[in-house]
Amino acid sequence: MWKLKIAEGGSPWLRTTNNHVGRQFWEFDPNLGTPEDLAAVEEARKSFSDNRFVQKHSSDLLMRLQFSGENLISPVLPQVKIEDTDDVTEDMVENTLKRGVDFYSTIQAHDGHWPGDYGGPMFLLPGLIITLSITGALNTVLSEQHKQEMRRYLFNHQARNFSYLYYNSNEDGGWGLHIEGPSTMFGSVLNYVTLRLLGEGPNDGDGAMEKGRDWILNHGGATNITSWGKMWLSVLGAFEWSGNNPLPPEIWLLPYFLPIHPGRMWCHCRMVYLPMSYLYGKRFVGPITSTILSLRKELFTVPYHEVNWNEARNLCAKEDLYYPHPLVQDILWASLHKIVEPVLMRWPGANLREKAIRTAIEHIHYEDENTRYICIGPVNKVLNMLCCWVEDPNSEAFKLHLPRIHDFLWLAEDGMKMQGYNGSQLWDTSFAIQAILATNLVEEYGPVLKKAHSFVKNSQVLEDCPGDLNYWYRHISKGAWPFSTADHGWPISDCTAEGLKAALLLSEVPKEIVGEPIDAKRLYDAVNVIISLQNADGGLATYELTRSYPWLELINPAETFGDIVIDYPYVECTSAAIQALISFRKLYPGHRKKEVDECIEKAVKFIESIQAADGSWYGSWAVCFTYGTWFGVKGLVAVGKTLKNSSHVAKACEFLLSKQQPSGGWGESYLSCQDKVYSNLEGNRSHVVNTAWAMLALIGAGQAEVDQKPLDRAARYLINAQMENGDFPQQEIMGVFNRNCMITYAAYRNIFPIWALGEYRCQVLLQQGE
Ligand code: LAN
Repeated sequence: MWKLKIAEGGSPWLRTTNNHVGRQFWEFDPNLGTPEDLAAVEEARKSFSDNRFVQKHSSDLLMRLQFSGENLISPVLPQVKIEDTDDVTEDMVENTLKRGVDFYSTIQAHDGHWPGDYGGPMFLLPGLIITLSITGALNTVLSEQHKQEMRRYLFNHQARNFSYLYYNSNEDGGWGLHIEGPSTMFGSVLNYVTLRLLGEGPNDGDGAMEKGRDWILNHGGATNITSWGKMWLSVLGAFEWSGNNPLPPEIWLLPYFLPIHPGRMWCHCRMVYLPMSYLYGKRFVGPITSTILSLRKELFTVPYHEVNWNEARNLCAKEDLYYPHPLVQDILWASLHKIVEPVLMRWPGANLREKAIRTAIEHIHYEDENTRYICIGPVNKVLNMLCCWVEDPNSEAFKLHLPRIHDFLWLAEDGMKMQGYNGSQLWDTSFAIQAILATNLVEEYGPVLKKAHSFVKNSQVLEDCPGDLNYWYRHISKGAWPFSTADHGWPISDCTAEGLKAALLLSEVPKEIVGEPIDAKRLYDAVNVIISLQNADGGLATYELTRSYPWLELINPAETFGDIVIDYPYVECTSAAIQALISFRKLYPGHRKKEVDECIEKAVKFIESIQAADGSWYGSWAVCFTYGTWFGVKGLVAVGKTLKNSSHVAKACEFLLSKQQPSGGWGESYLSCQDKVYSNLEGNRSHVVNTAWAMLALIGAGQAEVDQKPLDRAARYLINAQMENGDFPQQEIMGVFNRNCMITYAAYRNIFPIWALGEYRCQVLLQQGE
């Protein structure tokens, strides 16, 4: 049976700064599991695959089964159900909260964090499998069981439209960009190739492989894949490099004052194109095996040697096209391709190429070393690993990469997936702390909070990266909190803010209950990071300052992602900074007073300036206007604004109220993110997470003093949505990045209903009559 391991190392090739706190990975042990355990796992798998067209999102059940088995709470309090016509009483809410937190406590890990599924995107596992096949490490890194679970995952998420006549027929047969999206060429080709590399024959899978191939060929074949897909197929040997637009590493040799310098780009963009440019510069191609030769036949509508590669550079299936190339890009790529590349490919231009390649690999090693080989994200993780192998197959760097692969793999009832990060540990834990504190049931959950507190303390980044930060284009890190673990180490503005908020709140709870407060010095460092990340316009971006101009988006070549080229200021990051600094200022009013005051003031102005005409804010990192508006409102509420004294807050409440469903909840579709227009979920269903965000914003704004009824209705929806065991249902996917790709936040379904009902209990029901 599979077992989730927490905070363990286990390989001499693993490095850590904090004894692996936060690390999570799955291991298969054939001797583990009672027959009942195994049956429960099988049942969860079967139920997922039977319902996979209706409920595309898995519920992270394997982890939940394992943990709730280890930490049984008994007795589970009886479930509460409430009629539309009943009043919501304090008792009912308290009961729901206790059931909710009791359950949620059972899935806390011993190091204090809440492990969980961070899957969703469907273009990540292919990068790993392609890299492992090329490097010959597939069978040493992955066991048979790993491979089996990966195949399960890929087949489970193949689009097979529901049909009454042919329940199991694959009407579509393709794969999407993410688990809930429609089929795309990027998803279909890469996942088809992945299954082939994992051992499926072209006619295996009960017709599923054939269906997948039909989708690809009916949509024009692999020449229509997006640019990232072309790059992956090229290193694999199933596409020609001449069919790619140029990715010249020489861009790293440009002077920094140029706005297009990679050092000025969003760190994720920079870190992904860095190894891509290394591989492109070398025109690296892996060993051509019989599978690769066969793929060359399977993926294209014409014989491989007849493909028009020059034309292929600019092809992209319409299903994939979110950000079509503007004309300037086509001109730029054509001139680089036709004029510059030929020069760089032979003497004397090749000397420059050599130098650029050396610069690129130097930056790759710096990134690897300073993330303990986790890397900033799943894409550059596997690309960097491949580059290290290309540089030297016997290198230490490559060996150091291998054990960190497991940090990205997650197992659920839908199979094994590659996650969008090495987890969302710190982010979820900071929110969980705030949610539990909002219930005011501190004494009951003291031990839970104490463990979570120690996790937060153990996860702060304590040092800047080494060397001259400017040379490496790095911002300071000391005092920041990361999104996942300290070993990952990249600082993020809003993770720092949420970590700081959690640490400050816990510092006010008696240390007998939650443990020693964090040193003030470390809080100062966090504040320093936040202040240093404020842009001139008052807004905060994600990891760094905004270093270049939005027009740079013109050269965004990744057809499926929007807004990737620079780090933009966001309402989420800016609001989190305000909230953190306000809590900090209350406890440490003298510390850097002028800078803290100014930072808050400018941030508030920024948030007000980006509010949409309808009163909402667009959220960039979760779905969508309900998320953005929660942050917008909370940023303003933190400085004392309410719906009575601020037209901005009033307008935001009006917006939220206009979207409440007859059921009392809110339910927003991921289409909001793509289209930037509010869209309800299909069938106007409600979603516990959207409902909780809307409630939190309304409660903060002072809605209860004006008209409490909308809050009562929302509370009723949440109470009734809770399941028998105290968990909440996993509904539609709620995270997003770059406008178009969705990502899972498995803990949100627990955290946010608890938080919203907690505030409802303490700030609405218990305030009545006071
Ligand atoms: C994340 C995850 C966390 C997220 C929040 C902290 C929630 C947000 O408030 C700021 C942005 C951030 C840090 C974020 C940025 C984009 C990430 C890193 C991700 C969504 C996780 C995966 C995604 C990354 C870009 C995926 C790889 C794809 C590329 C296009 C490079």
